[in-house]
Amino acid sequence: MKKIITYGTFDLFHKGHYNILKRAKEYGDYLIVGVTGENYDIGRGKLSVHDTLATRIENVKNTGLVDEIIVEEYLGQKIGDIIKYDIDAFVIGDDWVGKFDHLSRYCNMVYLERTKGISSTQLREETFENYDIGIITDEIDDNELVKEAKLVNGFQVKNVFSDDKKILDAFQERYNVENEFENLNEMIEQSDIVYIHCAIEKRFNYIRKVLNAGKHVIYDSPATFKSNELEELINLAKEKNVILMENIKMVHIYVFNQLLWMTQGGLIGDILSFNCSISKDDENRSNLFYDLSALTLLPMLKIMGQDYENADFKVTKEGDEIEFASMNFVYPNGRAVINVGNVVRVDNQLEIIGTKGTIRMRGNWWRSKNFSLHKPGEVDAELYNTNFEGNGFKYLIKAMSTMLKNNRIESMGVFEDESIKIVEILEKVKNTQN
Ligand code: C2G
Repeated sequence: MKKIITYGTFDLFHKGHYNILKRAKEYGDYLIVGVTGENYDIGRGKLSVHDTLATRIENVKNTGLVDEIIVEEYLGQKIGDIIKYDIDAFVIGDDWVGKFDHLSRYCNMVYLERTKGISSTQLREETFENYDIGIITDEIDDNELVKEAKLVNGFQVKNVFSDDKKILDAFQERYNVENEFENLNEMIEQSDIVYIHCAIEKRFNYIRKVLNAGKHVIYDSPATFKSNELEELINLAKEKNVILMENIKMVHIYVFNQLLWMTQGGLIGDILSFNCSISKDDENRSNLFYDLSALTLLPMLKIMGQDYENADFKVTKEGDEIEFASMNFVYPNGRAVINVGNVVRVDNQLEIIGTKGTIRMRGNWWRSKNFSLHKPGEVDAELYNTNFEGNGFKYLIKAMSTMLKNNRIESMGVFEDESIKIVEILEKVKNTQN
């Protein structure tokens, strides 16, 4: 019996998929199909897959051509499958020509002609809603949004506004954004989602304006220094039934959710200490103190909770700008220490000590791909990791895409009370004297 194997995502199952399965089956007697698992696709940067794994499997099964279906879960699995299932030939479309030649040591490698004029990408573009993103910016850097948004099905940055014409022109040229606007209202009108990427002092008014126009918002955090203003924005978003999304990407990154699961689920015991430091990773940007602080306060609130008994801040200021701050929070059973260097540089790291283990993230932990878990009495640390390129913005957009699909406006990444608490703390830090 000649055994054949082929793989694919088979999203929005179409004629091209049917054809390749049919020809693969004709090539032998027994056909095994590996359907890509969701994490595997996310890991290889395919964020736009629409159908669930169960639906994709069902569609492959319904062709009646397939003898066995397996799930492809990780890079490098194919070799193990060929050996395990005693495969004679590996069949795949010729869009992959040359890419799998190394498999010919294990079985016959067959590339079949792809069906012309149809693809999942094209179907997704035709079938699903498109969201045009506009950016309000006061700097030439886009925080990688333009590139990252493209990776999520249906999303693209189309519009840009800046009240500084020089920045507007430079931004438009640098990122090749379709439309630049000198009139803010027009830009908002043309956009479905607006990303607010400017100095904190201006954020509140911009956000309010966009929400009032009934458009979804992504904003650099914190939105304001006043918790009553943030509450006003949250209520306005609800009234207008639109999403108000805080740009803290960490909560949408896989490895961070593993860390939360471990700490919140008691897997490292009771948490005794939360220690974290951060400095800006981009020398050219100034006055990032509050943005950096928001990034550190969120994991603290998620892991240690909001019921600290006492908070104490030490700040070093130059004029109005905070150069360095150390924030200490005393909890009933533990302590959190957060060091933020704005001008002063500190080593980026995060350490959480529990009664049953310590978790460490080194380097730029807020966009980290890994952490280590050190258990008492064990020499080797356990490593948890997941790979991705970029700064993680695509995962935030993907989360937004899911919310839009489910008609849900409240984010489960950063909860409302967490956002408010962050602003309350920052307001106090801002008013702390040297
Ligand atoms: N295909 C085709 N004609 C099309 C579209 C797709 O012949 N018009 C084939 C592809 O060449 C592939 C299979 O259908 O052999 C599944 O395609 P996708 O769902 O796009 O999966 P892909 O991302 O190519 O997965 O491990 C995953 C595999 O390496 C390939």
